Amino acid sequence: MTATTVKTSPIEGQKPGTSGLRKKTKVFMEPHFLENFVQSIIDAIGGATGKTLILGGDGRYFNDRAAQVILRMCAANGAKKVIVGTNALLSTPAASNLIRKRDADGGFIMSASHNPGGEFEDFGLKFNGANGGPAPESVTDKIYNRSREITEYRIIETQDADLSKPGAAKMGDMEIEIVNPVTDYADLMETLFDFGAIRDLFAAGFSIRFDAMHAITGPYAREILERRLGAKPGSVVNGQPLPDFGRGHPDPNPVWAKDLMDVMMGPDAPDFGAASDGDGDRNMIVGRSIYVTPSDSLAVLAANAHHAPGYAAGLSGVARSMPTSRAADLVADKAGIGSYETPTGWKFFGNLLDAGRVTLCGEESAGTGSDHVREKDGLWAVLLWLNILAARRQSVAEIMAAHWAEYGRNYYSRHDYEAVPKDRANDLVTRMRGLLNELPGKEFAGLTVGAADDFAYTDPVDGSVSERQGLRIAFTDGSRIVMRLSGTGTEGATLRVYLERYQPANGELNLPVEDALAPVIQAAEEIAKIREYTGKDAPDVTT
Ligand code: G16
Repeated sequence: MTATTVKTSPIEGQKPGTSGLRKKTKVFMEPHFLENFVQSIIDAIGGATGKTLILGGDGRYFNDRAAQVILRMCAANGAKKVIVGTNALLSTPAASNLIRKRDADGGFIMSASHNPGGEFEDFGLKFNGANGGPAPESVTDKIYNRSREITEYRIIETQDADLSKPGAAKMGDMEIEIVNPVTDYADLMETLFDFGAIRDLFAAGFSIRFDAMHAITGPYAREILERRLGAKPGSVVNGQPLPDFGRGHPDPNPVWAKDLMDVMMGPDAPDFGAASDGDGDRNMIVGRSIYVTPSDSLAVLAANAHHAPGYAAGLSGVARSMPTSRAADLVADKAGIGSYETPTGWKFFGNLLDAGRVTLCGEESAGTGSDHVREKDGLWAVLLWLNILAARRQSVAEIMAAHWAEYGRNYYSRHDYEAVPKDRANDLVTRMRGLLNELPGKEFAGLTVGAADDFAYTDPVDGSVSERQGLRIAFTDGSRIVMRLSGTGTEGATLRVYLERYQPANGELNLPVEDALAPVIQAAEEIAKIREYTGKDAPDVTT
């Protein structure tokens, strides 16, 4: 078994986005595409010689084939060992945990997250470093630069490794350790949460519906919720991971997890509903007849985390991505702990977590997590909610009402305009950038602009600067519009418009969200001329 050096040349479009490289599966399957990108990663991290790496993915179409290619390339590049989940499966948070637990040098995660999967849908690959977190921009820039000058890659020609059950194998001189993808992760959860209290809650008749959306969390949720915590069998639905996610869109929000929403808003709703995405790092939380926005969920978790043993000592600080509502800041202010505003992308939380400045992080895009790993973590968020419900013995609706009565309410919604022609979307953003200086003092839909800028972030730990991270328009009454182009789509451009309006604790706390946000929505249209630029009368997805 000898390593072959294959001549290649750069392939366009290998610039990692918000979270790794995402493309149509067919593009990843084109000759040399995957190989060029994997070699670029290996070169960017200073080679694989002697390294121990983790490998796994969300099980989408091409996961199995890509895993064999990555193994053969790691072997050819001199890696000492690759630890891989059975059938090359690992949720993103489980992969992050394994990297940390096994002191690995990093890991490859095969996923396009919440994007649909299948031969004609999306595939993705990202690299996480030794802290378990997504490679920072300094590394993703190196990967991209390498992909533009690559001339060869190394690969071993050999049989596929049998990854169907836990055990050990060899590929050339490289060891392969095949591990159960669930066990280490489930064990970690037991150290953070009061499993006894949650078991008592279920034993007392508390009901849950967890929708795994035919993605990776099915086996994790069955093991943790049903087996270890005693939730009724069948509480986990759509629990069988499928290569095309059952033709669904594994994005846990009210639009794509509509089945769950319908059940939770119906007469026979269980006490608690939750869903997770393709690779298990996102979450959606729903109570009986009440949907909890990700921004509110972060705030509630921050205010109540002390109920869980892993966070009983309190939080060092809380971070949120810039477009996430400012509800969590209010909790941090009251608790007298640090709060941070970072660009969109979990990678920006890594330094804050490593430096111990924050314990909890969250994003409007349904991601919440803590310093237990370096990724957002869907099931972790569900378990923290369950721990809080077990401790407070109140319903989700009661917890939300009490939270707003204490802190006020940040009404919030995100409007997505998908598959917009790239030039039209870029024109909208360019025009807006040109307008920013003129906006302060002007009035739109009865709201006066207080400040407007293009968000730039200076990392307080390493001083690195990330510019052009989203347009912010803040109104004098505390309302806010944020606009940016998604960095995870694979078709045209997706314009995201984030809308927020604050009501203090003595204000109107129970308005329908669209009513509360109506003036902010109108102002966004007046300022950005969204209809004209996108050619769409309404957003494609509203969450
Ligand atoms: C990724 C990132 C998140 C980000 C989200 C949306 O999530 O890890 O930090 O908030 O994309 O990004 P964008 O608005 O650029 O599409 P995931 O779950 O897709 O890996």
